[in-house]
Amino acid sequence: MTQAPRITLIGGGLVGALLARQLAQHGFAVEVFEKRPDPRRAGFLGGRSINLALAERGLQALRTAGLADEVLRHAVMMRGRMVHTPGGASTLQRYGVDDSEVIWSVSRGALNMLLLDAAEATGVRFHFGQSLLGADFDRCRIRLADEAGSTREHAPGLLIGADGAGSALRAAMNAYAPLGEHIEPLGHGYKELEIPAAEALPPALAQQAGGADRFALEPHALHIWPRGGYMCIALPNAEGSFTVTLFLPATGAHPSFATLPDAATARAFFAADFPDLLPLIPRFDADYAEHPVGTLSTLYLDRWHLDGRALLIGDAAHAIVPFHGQGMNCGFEDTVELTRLLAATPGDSAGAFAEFQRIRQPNANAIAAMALENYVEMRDSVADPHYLAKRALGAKLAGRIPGHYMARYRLVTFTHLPYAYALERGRAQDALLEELLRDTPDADAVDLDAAARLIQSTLAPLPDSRHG
Ligand code: FAD
Ligand code: E0Q
Repeated sequence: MTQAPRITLIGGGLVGALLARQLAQHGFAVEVFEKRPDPRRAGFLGGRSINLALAERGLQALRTAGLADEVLRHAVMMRGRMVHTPGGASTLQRYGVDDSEVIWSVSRGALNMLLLDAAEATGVRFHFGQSLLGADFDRCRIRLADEAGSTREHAPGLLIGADGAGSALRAAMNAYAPLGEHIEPLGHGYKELEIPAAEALPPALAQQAGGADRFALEPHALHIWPRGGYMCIALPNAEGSFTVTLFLPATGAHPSFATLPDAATARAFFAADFPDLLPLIPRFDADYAEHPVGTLSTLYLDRWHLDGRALLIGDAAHAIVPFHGQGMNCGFEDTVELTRLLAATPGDSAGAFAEFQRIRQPNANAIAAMALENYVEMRDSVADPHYLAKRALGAKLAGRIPGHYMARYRLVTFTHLPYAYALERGRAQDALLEELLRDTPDADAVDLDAAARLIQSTLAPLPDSRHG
């Protein structure tokens, strides 16, 4: 038997650390070079709490790595999205059929540190403060720089880039043999703000906003303030705070980040458009002034690998916009697939990399498209009557014919069926809902027996392994 090759990962972020853990569990010798200092020593992002939604695909990958229970101990359950209308009313739209279908708000920093600990405990060697500068693929060497700027060379063995949307390995591969890179900027940016735990707010305010325990708002929801061309969201943190994200056009007519250059203009905008949210953000001016505007793009590549020498994974291969909450989940799903393929044929990395791309690329493209669609849905449609009628009819059909109808959101969020299947199935189901609601705006007016017969005769049954 050939010895398992050495593997060098670039990037010890969420995907790099989870991949390193699994590869080491399969007997590979894994080294990781990470640009930033060790967050377990240096602290994460200056101590800011940024969170993400973890769903079934990501959870399944964590189960595979033996880490799901530990991650869930620090997570906050979210049952649905709480939609806050301009009038100040709020309604919960459940994500799933019941509490067996929920998602989880996790701290990015805490999750990253847990994954680093787990990978290290499995024998992975991390080198922090080491940033990839370039690669010489003919000589099989990479160049690294430490934080003081001194550079060195390293012989990587197999080289895998988990270095995120701005991947330096991707740039090096692309310079050696073009990858067919296409970056589609969204044109909208984002900024993070904080709602502190309720004890930091006037008591009357926290109660009136619907909070419980230490939370200023309902803890078990993803909060959304849709406003048409833009929106705010807030995800709960385990300590009782929420991280708010404002999504807004980067440039152009008001409101955009260009027309809100400072805290004073932004405060006036929030007072007019998010009057219920502004009082919950006591450090609004400092947050707005100090936190950068993030950019959002979708990344498409024709090729993810250079024969058997180098491969891109996670955001480095397929960065997407965040509006379905699936970027990390998709990257985590990648790690399971790649580990399986490399472990099956450790002597044939070219074959494993090609197969990885063949399986994952259509799914990455599908979630990229669905994430873009979900921005319009979130900022615009969640309060739209026709959208709500389709949602209501869909929910009835899911109850009546669960073997034939499952909302696309649920296929994406609560199953392991391929993203490409969810996209295709969602299109077919949506066409039928449109047909059923063509002559009535009201879901209650639709003949459910006839609707069920139409769907059962038009669509194949959902695959058996809906949850597996
Ligand atoms: P990253 O997390 O970016 O990690 C890359 C790592 O590589 C970093 O540690 C970086 O320091 C390191 N690195 C970079 N360059 C170099 C170099 N030259 N040398 C060495 N190391 C380097 N996903 C979800 O699933 N759910 C959500 O709710 C969600 N919300 C999001 C909200 C926002 C606003 C954004 C922007 C994204 C969101 N995502 C979400 C997506 C998620 O953040 C990414 O998909 C995920 O972080 C990708 O992980 P990664 O490890 O591939 O990349
Ligand atoms: C989720 C969970 C950043 C972000 C993360 C998310 C979601 C949204 C809107 C956003 C999608 C949804 N969603 O509620 O439909 O489900 O992760 Cl903006």
